[in-house]
Amino acid sequence: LQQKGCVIWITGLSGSGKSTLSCALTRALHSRGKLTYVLDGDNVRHGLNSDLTFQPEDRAENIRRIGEVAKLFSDAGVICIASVISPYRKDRDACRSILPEGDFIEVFMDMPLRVCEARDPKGLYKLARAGKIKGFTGVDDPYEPPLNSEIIIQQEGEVCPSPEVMAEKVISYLDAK
Ligand code: GGZ
Repeated sequence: LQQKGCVIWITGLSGSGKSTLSCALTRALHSRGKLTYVLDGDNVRHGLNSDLTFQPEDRAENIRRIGEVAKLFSDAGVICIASVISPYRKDRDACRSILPEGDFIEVFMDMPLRVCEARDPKGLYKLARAGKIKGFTGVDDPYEPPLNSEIIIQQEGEVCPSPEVMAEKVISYLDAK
């Protein structure tokens, strides 16, 4: 296997485009012959992490386990894409700290809450605003933005970059390394 592993950690609010980016990135990397694996919070919470809630200590444990699994993939030479809200800075930084320098690449989906909320693909913001979901990130639970992420994905004016453009931004970073 002619490939070095790493972890691409995509953090951001629900509806910020994490899954869209992870899909586009997977396609782009596959077309370059790279082996990848996506750990998506929503999916992992149905299996490995089905015992965890959205209380802060359970979110921390969710992120810790995903970080450990991502490290195993990376050790095996796979480009592991973690797509999780991971709202708390200390939890993300703990995942960074278990990997060799440079192998944890943090991608911040810096989308305004109002944009994420307007998308509301699963109607969860609506439920949270109605008080039917408690502790929803961005509504009544905090999101702590990264201070030193390797990559920031933002709107240009009011326009969101296309999935391909977002993926290209990450690939350029990887190429430059
Ligand atoms: C945030 C929640 C919550 C609460 C359910 N807060 O956008 P989605 O719907 O499809 O994906 C979100 C997913 C978040 O799981 P993560 O493992 O990424 O979260 S964390 O990193 O904070 O542990 C969202 C849905 O679950 N969801 N309740 N209260 N998101």
